[in-house]
Amino acid sequence: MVTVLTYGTFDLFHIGHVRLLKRLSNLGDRLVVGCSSDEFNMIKGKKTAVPYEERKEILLSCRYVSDVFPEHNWEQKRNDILREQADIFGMGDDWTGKFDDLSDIVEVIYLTRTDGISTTQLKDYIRNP
Ligand code: C2G
Repeated sequence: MVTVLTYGTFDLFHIGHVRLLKRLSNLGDRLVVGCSSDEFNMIKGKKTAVPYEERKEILLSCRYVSDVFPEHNWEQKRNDILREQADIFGMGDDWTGKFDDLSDIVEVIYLTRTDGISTTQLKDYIRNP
């Protein structure tokens, strides 16, 4: 059983999120997502349009996602990796290098982001179509 782990806010769920989760899920048997809580997003400087419980429900409705847990802070990843017995930790390449310190307990990979889409771009478009 190969477990893949990733994290994110996944606000206004879009094709960039889907394509990342799809590629990550293809690397193992189960994909587990640490979804940023509303409080942690404030710390990340993000004001989410969709509350955590709905972002979690949307992620669990995605065929590529096996489980979702809350991400409350920057420091919990090492414990999460051990609890989930993750084999692979993957993020989009806007995070390249940021999590290499975890490579003593998990394979750390960074996948290319999907160009032309972001939650911010969606919000801007909705404001001014
Ligand atoms: N992503 C992507 N392509 C996009 C947009 C996002 O591949 N066009 C990826 C990001 O690289 C990230 C994931 O989708 O790996 C989730 O993106 P966000 O919801 O923006 O999450 P982020 O703010 O990067 O949170 O502790 C880690 C943080 O919680 C990551």
